[in-house]
Amino acid sequence: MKPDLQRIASQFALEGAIASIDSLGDGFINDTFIVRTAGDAPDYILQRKNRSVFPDVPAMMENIRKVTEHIRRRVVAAGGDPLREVMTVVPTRDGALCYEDEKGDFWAVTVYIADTIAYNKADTAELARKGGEGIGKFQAQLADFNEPLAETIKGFHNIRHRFAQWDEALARDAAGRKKDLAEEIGWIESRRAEMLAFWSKVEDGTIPTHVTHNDTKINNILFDKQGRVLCAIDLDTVMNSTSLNDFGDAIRSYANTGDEDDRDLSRVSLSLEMFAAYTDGYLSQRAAQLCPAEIDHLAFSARYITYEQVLRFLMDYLDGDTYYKIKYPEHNLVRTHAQYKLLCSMEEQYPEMCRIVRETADKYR
Ligand code: GN1
Ligand code: MG
Repeated sequence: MKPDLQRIASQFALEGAIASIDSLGDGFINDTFIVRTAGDAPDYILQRKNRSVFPDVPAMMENIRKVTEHIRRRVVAAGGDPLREVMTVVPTRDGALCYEDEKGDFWAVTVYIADTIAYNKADTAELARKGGEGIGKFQAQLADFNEPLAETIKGFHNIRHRFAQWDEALARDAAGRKKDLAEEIGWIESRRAEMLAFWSKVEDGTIPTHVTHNDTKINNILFDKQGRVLCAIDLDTVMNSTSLNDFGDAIRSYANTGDEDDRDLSRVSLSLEMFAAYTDGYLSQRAAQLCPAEIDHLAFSARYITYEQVLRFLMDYLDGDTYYKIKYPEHNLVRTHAQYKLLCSMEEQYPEMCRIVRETADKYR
């Protein structure tokens, strides 16, 4: 049975009468709707949070509240627009940050920021530069944030934890697909040691942790119509991790010449032009705050997160497609191949990526 969206939306403290509710966007995890209201009242984003992905939605919404309130103070102090340069969580009429329906699904509402654009692809270096500036600014706004945050998804970008899940998925072989995936499994296994070596530097504190976004693909940044970055959206995964992961995850999307799920692998590669542009925007905001170990591992973080994404798509395929929404039966395998092609392209161009990071960091320090 379809959820009664009208009734669910009216649990929240919305201004104005609800005029319409429609589906929005193509996130892989949550279900998203736009609630349009009559008259001058703002419109709203209503989301059903995916409860099999997020075990504790109230704790997640509490994270989002803390982080957005912090950013709002920073925006106001800088003379910015607190209604457009940060997301605003709208509570229920009872003052809760989310609403649980009778099926046990959790819903949350934020203010819809009008006259904005969310891109699915970076077509120009200028856009990649702005995107880098956006995440750099987001991290800089949170550099002095020191409240505790819940871990909304355990070990999200922790490859040691991902390997534990991976080993279980292989042993389970829930969908009976393992026998056809020897080559793909080899891609993961042959890089296990180098990925763990990187992560052990986070575990031993060589690479510090901060509050980070953790899902920085391009459509999670809102731009205004003049092409300026307004704010980061989709804050479900804000929690402690390394700043590097936000950089790497963004490169995975901004600098891919093809699509994340491209069937035509000849279209997929790392664009050094986009990489350089994103790096320039990012470091223009962050170079002064990052430590040498972070700068030294920035280029590697793109390989790390892309590798992790190959593992996650392949693991979901092995599991029988239980995590990511898919549009056709082989979708997770197609995603795996496309992300692996991107990873290989990064590996080939890695010396150049490192050079670009070094030169850009020098420019801003
Ligand atoms: C998911 O929710 P969305 O579509 O922005 C996923 C990311 C993946 C991404 C792959 C909570 O992001 O980690 O990198 O898909 N989010 C979660 O495109 O798992
Ligand atoms: Mg998203």
